[in-house]
Amino acid sequence: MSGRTLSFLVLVAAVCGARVPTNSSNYTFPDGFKFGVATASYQVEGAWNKDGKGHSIWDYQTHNETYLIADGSNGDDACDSYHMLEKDVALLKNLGVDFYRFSFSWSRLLPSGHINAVNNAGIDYYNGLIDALLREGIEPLATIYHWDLPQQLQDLGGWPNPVLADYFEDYARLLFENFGDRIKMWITFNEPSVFTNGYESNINHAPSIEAPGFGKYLASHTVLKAHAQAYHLYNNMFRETQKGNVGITLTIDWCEPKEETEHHLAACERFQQFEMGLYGNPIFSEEGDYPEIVKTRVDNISEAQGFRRSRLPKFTQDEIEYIRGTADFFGLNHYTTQLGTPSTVIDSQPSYRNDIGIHTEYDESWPESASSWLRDVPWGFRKILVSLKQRYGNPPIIITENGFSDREGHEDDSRIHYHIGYLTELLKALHEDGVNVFGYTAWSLMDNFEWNQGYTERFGLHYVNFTDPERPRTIKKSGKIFKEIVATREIPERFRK
Ligand code: GBE
Repeated sequence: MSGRTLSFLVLVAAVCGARVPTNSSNYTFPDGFKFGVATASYQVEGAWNKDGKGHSIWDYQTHNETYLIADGSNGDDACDSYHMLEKDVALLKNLGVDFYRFSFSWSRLLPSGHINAVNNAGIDYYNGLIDALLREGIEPLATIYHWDLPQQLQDLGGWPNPVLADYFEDYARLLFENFGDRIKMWITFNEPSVFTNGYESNINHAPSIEAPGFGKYLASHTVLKAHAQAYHLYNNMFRETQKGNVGITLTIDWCEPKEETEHHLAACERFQQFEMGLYGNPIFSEEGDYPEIVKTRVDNISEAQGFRRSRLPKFTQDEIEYIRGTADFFGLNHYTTQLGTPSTVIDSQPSYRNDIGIHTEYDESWPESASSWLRDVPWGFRKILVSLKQRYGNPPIIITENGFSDREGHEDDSRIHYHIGYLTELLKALHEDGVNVFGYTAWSLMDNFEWNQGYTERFGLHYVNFTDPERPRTIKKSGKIFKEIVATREIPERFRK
């Protein structure tokens, strides 16, 4: 861990240690707490085939499996950030944020995915973005992989193929070499629990491969190794000179037992251990490896299903040690809460969902967003933060995404309600529970291409007019309030309960 992260730790500890009984609605964000906003390459860049960029699995899916996209749209032009980086930086400057979280497009830098042919136009673009950010005093927080795998690597099988760990390491090295002098915060992967669903079923994510009960575990196995290889590479070759931090972003909903029974509690614990522990335990736990409960469940269910070996691959002891401890911080994406009820395992159906043994739903009283999976449940945020602290020994956490969707408009009061509620719970977790959170990122800087939902769901603090070729961006009401919070480091008094 670098001195920089350490000083956050000390600072947060000091603030928490010095807490005095006070009205919880008056808590403020400690000095040094950082605010930012996020995007991802495929969702904003556009220019899908410009200046030598190669094709990614999202180019493929949107062009060839259009029926999977709610409005049949694609990210060909998206927000056209490839041509408008100065405009984006001006929005960031106006918000007054401390950092900008963006992701690199692998196929823009390495059109075939392989290291033998670098696209210099891609290097130039990201140099331009990073330099423009630094010029305005905005720290870059870079995600190495936010889902847009080069199609040629998918043609080799994609993440279930273990060789991708090496190709990912090559790609990460290119980034460290070219940009590591200026980027001090790296996230290897965004939400492995989500994009590996692309090898489980064809409903959510590219490459939409149907291999239920197998593909997701195989993909996850490679991703964990790839993450660890990139971390060790940074440690061995770059940390001494570049002095940055490397972490990973995991996403997890809070699971609230629908009834207060032991079985409901156990079902929610399984949900947490499959959805987060599958990645969190190998990296952040003291013992490493997949969680016991995940191993036992998948091993036993596989056997009952008549397989000679478990559908969950095994790490060797060397691999367990190699992966354990490979993160300087925990990146958390958190959006919502689900109600959990245990469900019986069906032996005839190998599937990840079946392995968990849970049925989840939403409480109808929780305010809806434009996304079927997303409700405004602020108290779940505090619960998940406290559980992370307990599970993984209070690691330094940065919230790398939190946000709310609607369909139209600048008067986005439901988004304001969401962010105020979640930030208020975050303050309680900081001040009352001693959770070690050092930053918060709103998803998203602006409306963008929402994957299979196309442009039908908007998450931005800025409105983007997608019918205008100039893609004008205008600040929403929520953006103005976020700006006020960033400037004052507190929840505006008129929103306090
Ligand atoms: C993040 O994922 C992503 O990192 C970001 O790229 C994205 O724009 C943002 O969320 C907003 O979605 O069948 O309707 O239940 C659910 C958040 C799909 C976690 C949506 C996948 C939430 C995981 C599909 N979920 N996502 S269904």
